[in-house]
Amino acid sequence: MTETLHDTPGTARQDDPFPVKGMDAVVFAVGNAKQAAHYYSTAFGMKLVAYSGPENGSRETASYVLTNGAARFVLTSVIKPSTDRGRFLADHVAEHGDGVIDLAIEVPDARKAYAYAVEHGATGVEEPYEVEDEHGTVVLAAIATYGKTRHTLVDRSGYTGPYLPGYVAASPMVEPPAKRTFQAIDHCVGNVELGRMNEWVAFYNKVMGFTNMKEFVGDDIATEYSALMSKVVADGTLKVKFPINEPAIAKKKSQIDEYLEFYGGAGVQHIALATNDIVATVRTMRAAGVQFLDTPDSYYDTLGEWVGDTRVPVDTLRELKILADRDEDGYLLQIFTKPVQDRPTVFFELIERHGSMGFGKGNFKALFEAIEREQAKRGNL
Ligand code: TYF
Ligand code: FE
Repeated sequence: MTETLHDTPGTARQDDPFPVKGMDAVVFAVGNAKQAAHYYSTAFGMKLVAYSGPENGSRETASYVLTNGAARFVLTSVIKPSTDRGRFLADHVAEHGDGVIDLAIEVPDARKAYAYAVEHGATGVEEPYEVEDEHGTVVLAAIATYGKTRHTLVDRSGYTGPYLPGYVAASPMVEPPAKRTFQAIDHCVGNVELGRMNEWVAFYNKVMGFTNMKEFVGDDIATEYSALMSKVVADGTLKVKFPINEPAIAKKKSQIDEYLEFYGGAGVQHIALATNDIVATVRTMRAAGVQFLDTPDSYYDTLGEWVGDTRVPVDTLRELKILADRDEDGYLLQIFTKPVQDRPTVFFELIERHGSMGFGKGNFKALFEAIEREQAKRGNL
């Protein structure tokens, strides 16, 4: 049980071998980017800001860029596969369903970041290159991570356009909600194959100099009530946090095995979105038809005894099925959507942090049981 202490969030380490500015974008390959963009606009309250497609010179793919504060999603579909890129997207959707192909990271120097990563064992996918238009220049490079996922390393410090060269500014699809639903990507979780979690943790340790956060799901919890193990790596400033899960052998079929079976291998399991008003956001998203995991009343019957004051009345948490957890640094509120596509694969989390930099360890039992109830409904338990 090793712990690595982190600097105060937000402070850059002088000697950071792999400095990052934060998440640049989560890029999804989907079957129908036009409709997905509509869903993330109307159901998640995001705003379309940029577009690339046949109308502006991209004959083969259509991409919609949506933002909410610092959070950026890119939804990409193939229109007519003819090049390698088109075939990759078409094959990816056929094999994995809608899913994440890229967890892009913004860095101050993409060439240095790429060189460091490759020197420390990363597989290069794209050597550093520049793209430019009238808004300036972006430097991009990409390395491979688990499954078919990649990390594009983005230096956009010389760029003022709406996303990347090749994209044009676009207007929101619908009037954005009066109040912002979330403002940043808090963490991005990967599911990897049985026995490979430590390998991928070591990959981030070596390749990006990320260190392990203290919260993890070990054998103890795995055998008691869940069927997974989990460790979290993060950059020195805690802006980029990547939990890695693997299935554990337990009495029941692991939720991670269900993912791996239906996704067809390792990939991104959930994206956590940071909000500063989870109550308002859950109300808005529920009203828009987003489905969240259920939490039994018994959870709320005892919550008040251990979690202390969370400023939100327990009755409100109960009404909306929001989970709460506390550690030595403070508390957090969180809730999980059901999978957002027909395959039981990718889902989202909303998280409101007040001091705690944990991941809701106190909720793992309630959460994993809720996930298992959904698994059972699908006949996969
Ligand atoms: O990111 C986390 O660690 C928490 C808890 O399959 C979690 O959100 C862990 C594993 C999992 C679902 C949620
Ligand atoms: Fe999470």
